[in-house]
Amino acid sequence: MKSIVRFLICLWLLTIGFGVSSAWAGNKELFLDGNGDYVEVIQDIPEINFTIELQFRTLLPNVGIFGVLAGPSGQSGHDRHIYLRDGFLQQRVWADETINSVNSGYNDGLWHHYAMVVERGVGQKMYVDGQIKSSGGKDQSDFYWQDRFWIGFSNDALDRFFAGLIDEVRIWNYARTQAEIQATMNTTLKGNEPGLVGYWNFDDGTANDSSPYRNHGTLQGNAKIVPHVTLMPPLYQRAVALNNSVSLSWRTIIDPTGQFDHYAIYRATRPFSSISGMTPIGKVADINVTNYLDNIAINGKNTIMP
Ligand SMILES: [Ca+2]
Ligand SMILES: [Ca+2]
Ligand SMILES: [Ca+2]
Repeated sequence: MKSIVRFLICLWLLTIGFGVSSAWAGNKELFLDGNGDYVEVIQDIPEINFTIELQFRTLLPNVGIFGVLAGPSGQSGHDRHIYLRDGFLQQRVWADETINSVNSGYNDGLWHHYAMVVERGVGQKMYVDGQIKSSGGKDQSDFYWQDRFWIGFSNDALDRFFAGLIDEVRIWNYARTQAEIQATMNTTLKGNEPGLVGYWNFDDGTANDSSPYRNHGTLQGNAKIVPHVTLMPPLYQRAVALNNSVSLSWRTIIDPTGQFDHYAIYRATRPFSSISGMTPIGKVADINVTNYLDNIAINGKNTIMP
């Protein structure tokens, strides 16, 4: 009998999308891996007239993005949900109306700006990338005993924890207009704008609140804050060759003038926290390329077939 060497060919998809937002120097963003990560903010936010804004970027179609809670994980109630369902965006105001974006595909790995607006006598509205996508008649939340909110989590989502990047989270104590939303959706804020009651931009490497209210968030799980110019950490490390796990990592290479040069890609046969001394297995030269496909990774062990 012949021995047959079997290899499992592993494919990875690394996504490195960039949007028009987040272009300012020193920008940092919140990275959540979809497994128990979120930012908790202990704050009582408005029920009646308010706006919740944030930016997100994900590849997954059914993740939670935002929710207000009473008690950890919403054990005493939850509301004001923002999440993806089959690539559509949905928001819910209790009790009890859910509205749904007219388009899907918001898990495209690009940055999207989101605004939930609730206004007494008017109802609720959903703006995506500055355009109104849905509205409903529910004009206030009845969930007044809320004591916290979680960034990167929604009880309403099929996958409650977010996987990807979130930035520029803002809570306002009034219903912002479309013109106001558009005017600031691609910029940072000062933090002292009238009506702003919470602002988390992660640019100082923390989840601190830059508004005068100083309701600092705490990173939970292994949530981390990453510089803007990086590869999006790989979300699909499903590659397993027989009994061996395979991981990818990367590094942003900066040229002598301080500009982006390329991304270097590294591969290892076990999870690794450092790329020190390793040789890259590939590179991405274009900062705007959205995918890196490793289709020559061969990492198997020999198996004797009968
Ligand atoms: Ca995690
Ligand atoms: Ca409240
Ligand atoms: Ca930021």
